[in-house]
Amino acid sequence: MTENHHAPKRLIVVSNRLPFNVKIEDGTLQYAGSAGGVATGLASYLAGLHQRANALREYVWVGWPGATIDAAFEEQLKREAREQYNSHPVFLTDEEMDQFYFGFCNSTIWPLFHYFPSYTAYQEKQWQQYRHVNEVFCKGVLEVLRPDDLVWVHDYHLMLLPRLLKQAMPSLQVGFFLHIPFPSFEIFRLLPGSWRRDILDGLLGADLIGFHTFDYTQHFLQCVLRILGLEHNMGQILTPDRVVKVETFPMGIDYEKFSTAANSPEVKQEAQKLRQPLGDVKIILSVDRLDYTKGILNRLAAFEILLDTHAEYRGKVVLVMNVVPSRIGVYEYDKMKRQIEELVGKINGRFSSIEWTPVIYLYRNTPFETLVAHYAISDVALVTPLRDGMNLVAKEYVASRTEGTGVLILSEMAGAVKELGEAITINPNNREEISDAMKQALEIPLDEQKSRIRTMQLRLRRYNVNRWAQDFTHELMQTEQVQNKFCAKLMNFAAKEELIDAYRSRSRRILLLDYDGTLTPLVSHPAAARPTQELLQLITSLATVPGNSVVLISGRDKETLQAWFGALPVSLAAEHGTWIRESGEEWKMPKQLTSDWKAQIRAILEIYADRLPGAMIEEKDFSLAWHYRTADPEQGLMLARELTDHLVTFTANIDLQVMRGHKVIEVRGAGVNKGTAAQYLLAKDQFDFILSLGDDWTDEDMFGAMPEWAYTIRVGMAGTHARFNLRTPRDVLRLLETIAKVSAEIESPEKTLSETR
Ligand code: GDG
Repeated sequence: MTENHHAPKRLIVVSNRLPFNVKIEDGTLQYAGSAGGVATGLASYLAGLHQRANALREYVWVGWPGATIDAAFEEQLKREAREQYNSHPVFLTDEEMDQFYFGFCNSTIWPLFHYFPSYTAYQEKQWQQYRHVNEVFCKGVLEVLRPDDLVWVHDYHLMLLPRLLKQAMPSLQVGFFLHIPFPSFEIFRLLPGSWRRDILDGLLGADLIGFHTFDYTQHFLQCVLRILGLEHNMGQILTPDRVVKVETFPMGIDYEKFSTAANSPEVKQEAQKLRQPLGDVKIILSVDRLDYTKGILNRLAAFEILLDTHAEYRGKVVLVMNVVPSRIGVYEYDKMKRQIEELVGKINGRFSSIEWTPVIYLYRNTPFETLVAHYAISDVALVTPLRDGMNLVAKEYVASRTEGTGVLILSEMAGAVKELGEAITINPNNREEISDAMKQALEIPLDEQKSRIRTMQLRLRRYNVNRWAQDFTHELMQTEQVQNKFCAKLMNFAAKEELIDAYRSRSRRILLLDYDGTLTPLVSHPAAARPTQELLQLITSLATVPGNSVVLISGRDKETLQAWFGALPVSLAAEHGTWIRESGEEWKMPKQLTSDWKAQIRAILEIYADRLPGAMIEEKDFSLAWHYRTADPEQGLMLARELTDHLVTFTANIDLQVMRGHKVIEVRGAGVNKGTAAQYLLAKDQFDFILSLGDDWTDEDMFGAMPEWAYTIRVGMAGTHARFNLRTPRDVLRLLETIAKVSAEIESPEKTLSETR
């Protein structure tokens, strides 16, 4: 299906920073453009939005305007931001900004997600402020939001926002993109338990979550599995109420902007101006924000090694190092700035001559044209981050090389390396290797330079920033259809009314209810799922209505069912129907089964239980179950697959069935299941109303055995043979409570319907 099938929507972009900076000077608001890869890239996509044949036409950008704004100016800023920048400012106090931005964002998340655990601070106060500021952003978004808008949240500052937005407006479509790496589980788990759960849960409020590389996507899925216990299927996570898609979208650049600029007379002139005073030297360039993740010190050290070990390059090569001021006042950054300056001083002191300075160090913000001129005059770009989500500088250099020459040296720790295989890749911790790479780069013949650069250019031109943003927003709009597919069977108000009407007008009613996952949420230890007093009362009240039969139909053993529900006037089916106890009668077996196979199967299950800490074997009269709910989720999943395979092969010629449920594998006699049990009980009377509720695939046997007109309902958003889905056990209880109230009304008809619902 193409985008044109969608009605035009408005895109709400949310990021920490707005695309402009504002300050109050001489009593007036002054605006300036804001640099930064995220803002620049998105701005160029948004600027072209209205021209494209796209389902998205308009946008509003929500974010912080770059300064604390005096209350007296707020209204004016709101108006001007709307009129001039399509933007809506979120106001934060100095204290909030300090604890949120410098605190949690840049002293906790930034270092940790870039694999600098020793730089990471863990301060409760900052975490609380992070939560608070995410709420402030939520309010800001709600101020401009219309119900059919599409929201796209950006980056690590706002990881709790998707959930907050979803809570405020459940039907809203929300996307999230992370611009920095998502670390592996071993790093992510260093966050305190409630923080890491809240962050994952916050992100899962989105319908689509995007990362730059496949690795980050896998890391995220792994953390969701290990920390929240949610599995995924090809990147689709089935949460209790929704499907969340997780995908890789490598961010591109505005390719044309750089290639056009590089060819423009202004930039060419600027390039000449920069190049001339340097004389006949080769230029190696680096451009980055001052940040410990960028590997600036290693790069300098490597350059020193080059000059040390290859005297022939002295006087022949210059390192032009652009460093953009960033996070001034933060201890690590100030310290690093001093170290860089010392090392630059040392190298220049050791090697300079009257006519040659080896390192030209520029600590400032460079205007765009000058930046492109730098790209254009440099023979080599040296990009050496220790970790980098993507790194756009590497891509911009390639795009600016319109003559096709130039060499890119790129760290294998940058996301960009996945797309730029023709670069010379280096390990940024290995200074000798960087130095060797510089030597290699300075000597690569022109035709090889061209063939490498051209290949990369073709790729970057195609997958540019517009493509990236279009792919993401397109995919986000598609998630509505995925949700709809899953929601098509979701029991709506009308279906519920119809069910209640049918219930009221019939007189021979049977309710077949699964227990775990249907009447009560799944818990990690089966014994902890004991029914509450309220639930027992609810079941009793349903079972004592004249004309009602209630059956609890479960995979549990008969001892447990007897202990929990034995005193209730209900029928019980245990071990998926192996045992049945009709109301007021004794337990019996509708079909004779044997258990002489158990010793052999148990031996197999034990091998697998020994291999997996946390796994346990449950023995029932005519079945054996291997549970792995409390085991390591990934290892558990792997061994469960292996075990299923083993068992299926082993039982091929035996009258046994192997069944996989929620974190359990069960083996039992063939020919008995919840379907046969349900049929047995249905045959007891001429029922004219059937309600059948279950949550996993063992309940599908039951749904399959029902007449078409029965009300079959599967709990959870999975594909099913049942006629309807309900999201959670809580929804089931609500339905059963409504039925109980209607029953009371049937028994004492003077009550009106409206009072009972
Ligand atoms: C984050 C992630 C990811 C730099 N100096 C000047 C200047 N810039 C522009 C560059 C480039 C951008 O800033 C820097 O982008 P990077 O990607 O290199 O790095 P971060 O700022 O750390 O960005 C990163 C990115 O988000 C996007 O997802 O790639 O991994 O850390 O566009 O050109 N621009 C101007 N003057 C400068 O002095 N005009």
